[in-house]
Amino acid sequence: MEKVVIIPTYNEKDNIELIIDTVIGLQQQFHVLIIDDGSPDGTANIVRSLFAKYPGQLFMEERKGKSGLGTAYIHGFRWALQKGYEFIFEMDADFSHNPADLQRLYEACKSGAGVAVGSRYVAGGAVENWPTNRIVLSKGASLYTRIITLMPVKDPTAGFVCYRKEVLEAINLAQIHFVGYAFQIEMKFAAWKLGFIIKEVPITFKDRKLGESKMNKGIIKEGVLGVLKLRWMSLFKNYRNNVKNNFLSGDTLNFQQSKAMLERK
Ligand SMILES: Nc1nc2c(ncn2[C@@H]2O[C@H](COP(=O)(O)OP(=O)(O)OP(=O)(O)O)[C@@H](O)[C@H]2O)c(=O)[nH]1
Ligand SMILES: [Mg+2]
Repeated sequence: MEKVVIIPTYNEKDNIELIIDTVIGLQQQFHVLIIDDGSPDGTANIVRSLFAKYPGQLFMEERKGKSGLGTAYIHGFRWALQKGYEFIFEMDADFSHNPADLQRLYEACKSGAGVAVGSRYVAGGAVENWPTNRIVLSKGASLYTRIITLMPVKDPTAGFVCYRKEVLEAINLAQIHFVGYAFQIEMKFAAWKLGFIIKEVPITFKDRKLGESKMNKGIIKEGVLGVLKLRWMSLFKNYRNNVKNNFLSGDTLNFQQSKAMLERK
């Protein structure tokens, strides 16, 4: 099996069953890995009740308490690499990301990109039903990130992403420290610094209809300071060497040598 969609969850009882049914019901075959952080609303119990319906397709890793999106994804990446998946996706549980777009992200990676980003801010991308303050915050964060880091990605905080396994393997995941939006920026930054192609695929992002947002001030602060820290580290601390994984598999070495790599930056 080559594709797995990692969905981190915290109190997603209203969305979880439908999102799993929808992803597994897609024409293309995707496996689903839920990373649940001990959701008090019983999200994990709902997932468990679906195991019998989707044997060998639905998996869950449970962590004790809410430890943030970033560490949930790192946990999922390690799990997926260990199982040998080729294409590893990030997606929210709240239907902000349309599962039908998974296929387009997959195609972008299949045709040479190391990372495919579901992007709200390229031509053809859009945001629906978000309050103006969230749009201003998100667009402001994107612009700020681009100005500070010079990374050529229009939607650096996007959380709808497909990574080729070679990219995740090339990154020393122990060196990724941020947990919120800054985590999303940091992953793209690391991939870019390691020379992988990042392709943005236009998507329409919709505000969640059910359940509550976990967005908070701490996440915004981490983003503002985190971007400065990334830039600082890349200027003075040899960021690329620190974030590079020195123990690579043959597949990853081959991919890095292939045409899909950009000229070394
Ligand atoms: N495992 C885990 N999942 C989390 C955590 N925080 C958020 N999530 C999940 O990560 C995804 C994104 O979180 P959201 O609350 O939708 O955050 P957001 O999309 O930035 O904010 P909204 O647009 O307001 O929904 C959802 O599937 C959440 O359930 C966490 O600490 N641990
Ligand atoms: Mg959301």
